[in-house]
Amino acid sequence: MTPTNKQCAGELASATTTSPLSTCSSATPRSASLATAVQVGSTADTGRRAAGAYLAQAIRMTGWRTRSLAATTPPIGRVRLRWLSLVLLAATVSTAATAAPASVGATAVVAAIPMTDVVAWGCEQSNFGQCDVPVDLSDVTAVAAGGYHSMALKGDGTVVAWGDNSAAETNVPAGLTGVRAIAAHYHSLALKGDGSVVAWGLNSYGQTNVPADLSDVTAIAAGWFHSLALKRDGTVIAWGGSEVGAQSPPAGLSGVIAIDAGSDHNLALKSDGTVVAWGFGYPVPMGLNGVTAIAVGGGHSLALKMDGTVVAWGDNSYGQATVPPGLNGVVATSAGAWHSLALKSDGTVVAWGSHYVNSGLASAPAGLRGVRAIAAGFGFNLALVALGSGRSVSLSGAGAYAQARHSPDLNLAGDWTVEAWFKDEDPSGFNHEYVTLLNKGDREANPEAPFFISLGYKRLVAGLRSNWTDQVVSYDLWAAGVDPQAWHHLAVSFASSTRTLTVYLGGAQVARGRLGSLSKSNALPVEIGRNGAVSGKYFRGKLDDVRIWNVARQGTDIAATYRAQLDGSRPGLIANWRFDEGGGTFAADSSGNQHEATLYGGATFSIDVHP
Ligand SMILES: [Ca+2]
Repeated sequence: MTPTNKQCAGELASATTTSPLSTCSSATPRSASLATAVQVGSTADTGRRAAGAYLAQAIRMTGWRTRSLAATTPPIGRVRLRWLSLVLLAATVSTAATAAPASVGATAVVAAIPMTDVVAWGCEQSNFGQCDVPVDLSDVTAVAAGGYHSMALKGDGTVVAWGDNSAAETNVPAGLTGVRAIAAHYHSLALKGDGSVVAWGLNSYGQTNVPADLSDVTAIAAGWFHSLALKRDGTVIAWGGSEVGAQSPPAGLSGVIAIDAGSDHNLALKSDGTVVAWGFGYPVPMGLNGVTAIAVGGGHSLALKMDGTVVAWGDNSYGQATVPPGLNGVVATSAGAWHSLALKSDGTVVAWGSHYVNSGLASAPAGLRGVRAIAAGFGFNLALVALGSGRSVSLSGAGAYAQARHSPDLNLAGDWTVEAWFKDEDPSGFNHEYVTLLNKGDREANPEAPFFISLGYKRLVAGLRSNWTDQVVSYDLWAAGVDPQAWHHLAVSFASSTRTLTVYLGGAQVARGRLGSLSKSNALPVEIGRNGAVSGKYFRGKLDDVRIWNVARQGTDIAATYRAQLDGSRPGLIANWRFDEGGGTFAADSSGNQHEATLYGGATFSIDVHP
């Protein structure tokens, strides 16, 4: 049932501009002891937060990024990498060294700014860890999706692999460098810059027995049980393979510019735009030409034509060879066992076909964009996403939130501005019960809150809480025709001398009012996505780039800076959670003030970010 406007709605009353709302916000003030019942984390959590804060400060001070560490450190595992980064930071930042407890390295320290470039999905029905992209992974230039494992090629020519290792397919050979291309199925292939090929993993049919005299290779492909190499002279070499001839390219095959391999069949793209197939598979459609790229799956094949359309043929038992009507603008394709992927020129991905029910294989994750490359595995997918696309924090509306511990500088008794990108994902749009986007404190349990933003009953409500009374300005989103399913940027500024509160949406002023009194603030955490432990009011949706300032920002300043991320500290910026981590449960404070937030209740980082 969809709620309608109400005068009182549990958390707030109908919020006419500037009206105090004492009669509706909390019928009975709670005892002070309840206010202390918020989750403040264990001693271990505190230690981890301290370490995270230390890292954030160290990185801010040096301008140093974990990215540079990753580029010079072999893939030795997440915990050790983080420990190493801590050691290096301690060695380079003497002023912060004393802040790092000696025991910190033994715990899983989350680096402050790492970002993964790789998005994985579709593992629900076939999960061997191949979708668990390493949190520290960065500087990725190519991805390969195998049977049950994943590989990433980094800009420094090294390879990272994760997922199933039952055939040692993720055991990247020690010292492997200079790689310029990778391929995977149940085994792994790496093409080095010198034209040689390295193979490891399942060798049931000799698929990792690279011919001793193989050289001058320009491209590689991994079939299910065999391997292909394209040589500079346009010929193709095959090895491994079961008994059906996948390992035997047609006699005289030449002029090849691209190859791909599937279960037992292969395709070669020739320089004249035609395609040659061999092995156990379906023949190439008559008259196919104008092809610029090819992809081979379990039993089906894809050809990308010069006009950006896709031709599919072969096994269509799960719709994998049925190209979505009207698909165009395609720049790359990839084929899994029973599904297909297409990358469009706008950076979005289209998927179709799947024998795994409800696996998500046949669609792209919500918000996936900025994609530069795709790879379809046996039953999962990888996408290489452009750096800078970032992440948001995704909240379920059922107990998920983020929280930063109390700090005196977050008690904004004077001027302040709070900002956030938000995307409401309640199915009723904005017309739901009140939920809280941001609040310092727990308004049902505590008489004071220096700032808060709530959303419900079609409107935004922002203000402060003073002596058990909410002082707010509201803005009717519904009446203004604001799209309830889109990302929006909200900023609220408060000038304490005049008690004037101004609301900005998308950088433009939409509401202003004078509040009745000031808040004495509190000693409670900052709650992101809920009102508090007692009050609840969990937001369902996504939040990004949450900022807290101790100044009343002007509209021109807000409009100029709300789209771009701020890089580091700024005058008046007290906290800034960008939620770009990509994994784990810690959100760095990029303001440099060490207000790291922790994700609780299943809150996750999402690739769905604001435009
Ligand atoms: Ca972000």
